[in-house]
Amino acid sequence: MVELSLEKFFSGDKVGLAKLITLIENDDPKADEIIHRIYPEMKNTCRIGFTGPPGVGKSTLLEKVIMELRKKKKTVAVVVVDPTSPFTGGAILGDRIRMSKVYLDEGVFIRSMASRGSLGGIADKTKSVCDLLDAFGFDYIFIETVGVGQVEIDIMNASHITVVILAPGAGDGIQTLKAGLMEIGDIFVVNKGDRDGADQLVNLIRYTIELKQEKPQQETLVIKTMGRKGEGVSEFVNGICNLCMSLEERGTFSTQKEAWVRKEISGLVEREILERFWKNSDKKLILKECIKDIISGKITPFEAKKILLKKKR
Ligand SMILES: Nc1nc2c(ncn2[C@@H]2O[C@H](COP(=O)(O)OP(=O)(O)OP(=O)(O)O)[C@@H](O)[C@H]2O)c(=O)[nH]1
Ligand SMILES: [Mg+2]
Repeated sequence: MVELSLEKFFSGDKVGLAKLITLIENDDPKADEIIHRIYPEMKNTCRIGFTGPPGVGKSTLLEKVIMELRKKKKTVAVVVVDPTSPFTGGAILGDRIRMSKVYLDEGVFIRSMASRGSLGGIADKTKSVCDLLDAFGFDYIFIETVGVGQVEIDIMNASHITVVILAPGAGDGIQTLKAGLMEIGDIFVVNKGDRDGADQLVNLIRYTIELKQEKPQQETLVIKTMGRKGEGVSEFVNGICNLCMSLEERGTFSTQKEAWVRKEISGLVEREILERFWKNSDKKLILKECIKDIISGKITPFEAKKILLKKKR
């Protein structure tokens, strides 16, 4: 089954791609082998993260961005990750409807990843799915995610470019600026430009960037858009493409890949060591004893650590 899907994948069949993604998503034991097989095919394709509060128009804008890139004959893949709302089981259908104009396009691939309540490893899985999309050969890979939690920040850390999307109204802008999105944004978009307060929000963002930027290496783009009408979208797409190009020219993609690979290896090693450590049933017993002793005041957690890490003779 995996062999057949890989065969399809390498022949450019999106059904094969979709099947492999499902295996990765479900923690299939063959996941390692899949990554092993596709790894040499990766081309370091530009990964662009879209993040921002719920309902600001990320999907609407993304659809317009895809349409613009398709005009330039570029192929596009989108991963929609929804870690914050395990209750929106309808995510997949929702995105199909929201991006309906591009859903059936041959050069477009859209995939939703709903976490269904389990947040563990969603950022790692998103990265592996992006690796698959990269190896498949898309020209651009987009990742849409809602909110500003640690999971989203982890997901955004696996993108080359992070686009923060805000909209005027309901105090969203100010809240988000406070919540740490300011630090991760490479491009800022104020969508719903038809609404009152859009220009003020643009100014507020520009002002905040100026205050925070110690050494302005390059000007951070702040763009006003109207997702529904498509206004501002071509400026936005040019901004994305230009930033992709300049990052590539400056060698940022390679340095970033090095950092990602280092982080990935450390993560894998740490997980394996932890698993091996706790698999040893002795350790669990010792832990239980230690907890009792700590609670009764016999030892401290530091002493417990020493006891747990002591090698058996
Ligand atoms: N007024 C106005 N509404 C817009 C604009 N762009 C998008 N919307 C509307 O905003 C609503 C939310 O749009 P989505 O694209 O689903 O927003 P999202 O950020 O992807 O939402 P989640 O994925 O649920 O977080 C929809 O009803 C859109 O039609 C715009 O420029 N102006
Ligand atoms: Mg959306």
